[in-house]
Formats: sequence, structure tokens, C-alpha cells
Amino acid sequence: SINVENLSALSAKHPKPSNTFTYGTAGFRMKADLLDSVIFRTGILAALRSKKLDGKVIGCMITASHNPAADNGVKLVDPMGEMLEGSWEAHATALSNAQSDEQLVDYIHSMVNSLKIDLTKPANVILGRDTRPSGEALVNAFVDGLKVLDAKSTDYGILTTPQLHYITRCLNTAGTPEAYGEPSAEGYYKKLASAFKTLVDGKTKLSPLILDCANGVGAPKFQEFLPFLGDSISVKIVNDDIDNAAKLNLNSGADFVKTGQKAPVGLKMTSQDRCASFDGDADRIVYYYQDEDGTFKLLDGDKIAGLAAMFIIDLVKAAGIDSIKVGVVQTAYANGASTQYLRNTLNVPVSCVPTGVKHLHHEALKYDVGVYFEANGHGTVVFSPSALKTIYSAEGSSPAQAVAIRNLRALSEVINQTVGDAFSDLLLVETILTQRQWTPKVWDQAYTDLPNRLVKVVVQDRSIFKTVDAERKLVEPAGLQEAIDAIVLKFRDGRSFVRPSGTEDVVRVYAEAATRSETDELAHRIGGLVY
Ligand code: NG1
Ligand code: ZN
Repeated sequence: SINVENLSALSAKHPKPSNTFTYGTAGFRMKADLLDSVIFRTGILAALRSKKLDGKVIGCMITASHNPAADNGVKLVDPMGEMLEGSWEAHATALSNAQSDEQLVDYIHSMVNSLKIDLTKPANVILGRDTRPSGEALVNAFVDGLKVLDAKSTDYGILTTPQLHYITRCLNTAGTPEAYGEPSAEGYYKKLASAFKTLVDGKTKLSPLILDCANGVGAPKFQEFLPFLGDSISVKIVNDDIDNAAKLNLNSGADFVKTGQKAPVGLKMTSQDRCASFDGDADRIVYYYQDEDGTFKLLDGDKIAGLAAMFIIDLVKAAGIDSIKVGVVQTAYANGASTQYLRNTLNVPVSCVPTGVKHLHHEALKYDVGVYFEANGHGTVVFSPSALKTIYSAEGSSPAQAVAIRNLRALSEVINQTVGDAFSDLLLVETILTQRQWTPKVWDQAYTDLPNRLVKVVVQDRSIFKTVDAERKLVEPAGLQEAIDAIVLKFRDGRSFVRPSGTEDVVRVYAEAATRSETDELAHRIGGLVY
């Protein structure tokens, strides 16, 4: 059993405020000054998780992603670099809400018993954090939590979220046939840069990419990455002021650009430019450009998924191994035109799953090659073990096939298969645009987005909204879905759904239709039903 005196001494340093906490799709996330006790207790949980998994390394990332600078959060990463197993989210929530040390100890003991955790096993945890000023103190709170169970920890300091996922996987696969790379930021840079150089070898370099780093961790880390990439790419970084914490994500970054459908501050764009924005922890990316008439054009996660799927399908064909089946995973927020394009033009299977990366990732693993992206720009591509085996054992019967096979291998290395990764996704997009010598405008021609609108509605109690069918239909409150259906029917290409947010105290209403004005009208009328 655990040393209660030790726990009490450590816990006294991290008193719990009266708030109630929930480990949601983005882990715990809130104003940083509320997080101390939550993060201390998440440290205890991470140690338990590692012990349960026989000492495998668990990752901890301290970040609040695209949220304002005053927020922070914590997410745990499982051994292969995936999100913490779903069933453990409830344990995280329960620990964070224990009202006393006694309750805390009781809950830990109940976990030890019900999950058969052997406390004598070792525990290993690694940490990373973004550039938020509150990060360092929160790392210390987490380490105090680890001390409750004598867990060993390594603090990697400032990292992007996907780098922490990558390192976690590297540590747990070292020395096995699934070895993923050197467990360091440098190892990550080397792996991605070498694969990228293979992919663009002999092709004409594109014009410089203008990259908005949201004044977050992506800025120093991409700067650190550039020497590894050498002259294979040219990138002009803007919004890299991490010393001025208040500027983090302020009027910049992937979320700002996607939500506002406009360029960030600090980025001057002409119709010749190709631009991209990271979010505050560099796990999301969106691209954009300006049309000749000055119109802002967004290339979001759906567009990236379409581009990637198109490219991979062509590549497996060119490699002569089209036994490898490509599939795409989206959420209900994917633009209807993107789903049409994937199904009818590319002829790929498309699945729709509930919001949240873990759902997308899990579904993507069902395909030989699974491409998944949220519309907001979070996503990646996963290769099944059998697809990788095929790719690595294929020889090809012509020089063209051999090149395609080489490129497929490099593609599986340039892509961060643990989680959506803005750096890796950037290199994926740049690879495809370079290979095709495409401007963003040519990429954009694959299909035209239906006008869409996403609105937040503040309601008394969002828990009364219950959804089914990958969140596309409401079953409660009774009668509401029928009312929505009746309105949607009146709109050309109309589609609308309502779901409670998993990260904010709001209900989200999504609407799309044939024209801008019909879309706005539809969103307005559905919003009126919910309010
Ligand atoms: P919620 O608040 O549950 O809609 C938001 C995003 C998700 C995902 C999570 C986690 C939208 C509409 N929702 O979820 O896609 O990124 O945050 O960060 O963009
Ligand atoms: Zn993020």
C-alpha cells in the first residue's frame, strides 16, 4: 500500500480549490491558477498508469494548445504515443475531485485493487511543456505527484505536443523491431528531415512558405528544425514572439485563422504567397492563400486530408501495390463537399466518428493506410503493420515502381504516426505540392467548400443534449431533432447538427448549405431552436 504520510506531506503543497474538474477530450484545461492540485494528482495517476503497464514510459504534456496564455492544461500519453486510454479518463476525473487526502488515498487503493496494479513495479514518466509562463511550476506540481509513488521522471523541457508523443513512443519501442527513432528532439528532426529530403530530391524547390507560429512553441522549435532541413525547403517564420506571453495565440494561429476565415496579424500576404498557421502547441496546421481578387482562401484539415489521400492512392498505384487500401476518417464538422470529393472522385471509403482525436485515430487504424483529419487541422496518417511490411518488402519491377516504393517508405517516416503533428503535416503538404509543382490554388481546385457556419450557443445545461450517429443526430431533448430536420429540408444542400462541446461550456451548432446567405439563415434558425 502507499505511504500515506508522504502523500499527505506532498498533497499539503497542492491544496484543491472548490472547483469540480473533468478530464475531457483535451485532458484537463482551464485557467492556469486553478490547475496546481489537478496536475499534482495527474502525476499520481501517471505513476499508476506506468506501474499498471509494467513500467512502460508514460508521457505528460503541459499545454493549453490554442487557448489564451492565461490558460494551461495537462494531457497524458500512453506508451505508443497515443492518447491516454479512454477508461482512465474517469480515474483522472475522480482523483482530481477527491475532497480530502483520505478520499485520495481511498481512490488510489480502489484503483490498485480493481485494476490489479502492482505498486512494487517501477514507474517511468516523461514531461514536456509549451511556452506558457505557468508551465514550469505546473511541471513541479506534477513531479510532486510522481513522488507519491516513487516514479522516475525525465523532464524534456519545452517541446511541441507531437514531439512529446514521438519521444514517448521511441522510448517504449527502443531495441524492438518497431523502434520508432532516437528519443530526443534532435532524433525527431533528423528522422523527419531525412525522409523529407528523399521525397523532394531532384524536384524544383517551391517558393518560400510563410509560417505563422502563433507566438508559441512552434516558433523556437521550427527554428531549431530548419538547419536539419538545409536547403530542401524555404520557410519564413512570423509571429515568433514567445517572450511576450500575452501574445500567445492572440489574433493568430490555426484556430484563429480557421474560425475567423482570415489571415493572422503580423502576416502580409499577396496572391503569390503560400501561408500556413500552427496552433499554440503545434499539433494543428491550416494553409491559406489569397486569390487574385483579394479573397482569403482557407485550406483546412479537410483539404489536407483530400490532398494526402489523393497522393497516397496514386503512390500505391505507381508502386504496383494497390492491394493497400486507403481510407479516410472525418468528423461531422468535415465540409460536405470534402466528403463528396473523397467518396465520388477519389472513390475512397470515408468513416465519420465523434469529435476527439482518439476516435479518429482508433478508426483510422482499421484501414491499411488511414488518413484522419479534423476540419480544424488536427490529423495525421497511420500505416498498419501489414501495410508497412508490404511497403518495406516490395521491390518493384520497373525504375518507376522502385521510386514510388522509396517514396512510400519515406512518406511513412515523414508522417508522425502517433498523433496529429503540425511540423510533420507541413512536410507532408510541402512534399505533395513540390512533387506536383502545385500552387495552393491548384490544390484548392479539387473541390469547392460548401459555405458553412459554426456558432456557439450558451445554454443553461449542456448535459441535456445527447447525440448518436457520430454526433450527427440528437436523441435528447425529445423532439428537437425532428424540428431540426424539418428546417434543414427547406435548404438546398442543407446540413446541420447540434452537439454539446467537450471542451467549453457551450452547445455548438454547425450549418452548411448551397449559398452563404442560406447557410447563415440555417445556422440562425437552428440556433434559435437550441437557445
Ligand atoms: P469541442 O469543444 O468538443 O467541440 C474542440 C474541437 C475539436 C477538438 C477538441 C480538442 C471543433 C468544432 N471542436 O472540441 O475538433 O479539436 O476541441 O481540442 O473544432
Ligand atoms: Zn493544439
